[in-house]
Amino acid sequence: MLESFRAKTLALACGLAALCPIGSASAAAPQTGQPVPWQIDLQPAASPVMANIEDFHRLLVWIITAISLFVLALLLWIMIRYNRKANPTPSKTEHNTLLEVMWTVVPVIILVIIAIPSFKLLYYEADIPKPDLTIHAIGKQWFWSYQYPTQNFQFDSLGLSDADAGKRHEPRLLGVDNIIVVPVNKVVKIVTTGADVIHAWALPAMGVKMDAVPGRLNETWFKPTQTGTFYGQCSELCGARHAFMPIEVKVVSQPEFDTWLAGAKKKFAAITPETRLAAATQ
Ligand SMILES: [Cu+2]
Repeated sequence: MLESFRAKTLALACGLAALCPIGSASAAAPQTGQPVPWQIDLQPAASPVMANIEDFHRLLVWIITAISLFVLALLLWIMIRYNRKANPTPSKTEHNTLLEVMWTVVPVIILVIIAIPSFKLLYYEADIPKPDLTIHAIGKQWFWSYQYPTQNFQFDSLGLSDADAGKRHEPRLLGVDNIIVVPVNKVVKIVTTGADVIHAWALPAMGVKMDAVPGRLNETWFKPTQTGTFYGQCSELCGARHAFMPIEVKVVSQPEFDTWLAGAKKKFAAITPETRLAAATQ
């Protein structure tokens, strides 16, 4: 109870001040890669892309806060100094060249300050390094199908019911029956497409969100920097059960991954010409 009150007070204070350093509210999260109650920050970064997104977000928070406080101060100053009582005969001054140049130039400078790291980040995300592992993620109403094309197997990944999630100690609406497993510190390329409508494959801790569009192949990547379980959700409104097609990725060491791979090749079906990703894009 006290914990909950403390968390709420902290969240409120952070929200009002908008000055909380990134990650502070979520630092105490018991598990990596999932949201926590009353969280207002981004999930802690688990990939270089997400670390860069956090840096950029931190810059924006400072700029937004400074602008908001500046405007608030101006409003207060005008309300107090220039109200009817304090200033009964208003000045008839019009135009002030210096002021007009300033309020044009300063926002331009601010936008340039934002644009430079923004484009850098965009190119960093879009330029996919040579992948160590490629996974095809095919969005379907309402689950995900995954293919490991090089290893030639595929499986469906369905969200767990509340009862099953409880039994498996998985978070509600985030746990799945068949989890994607990837090795740590390796570049994982995700190729997305949709089999019916537009879905989106999103994994917040890795800084990934990519639309899965029928008839198109989209590519994205992440390089997990720590082991653990990471959760995401379909992030494009795709129909009645849109909320029930979560994404679960387990990041493990290379030897653990090799063991899993050997088992998965036996357990899961082989990719056939009918099911291969290309078929889903026709
Ligand atoms: Cu969806």
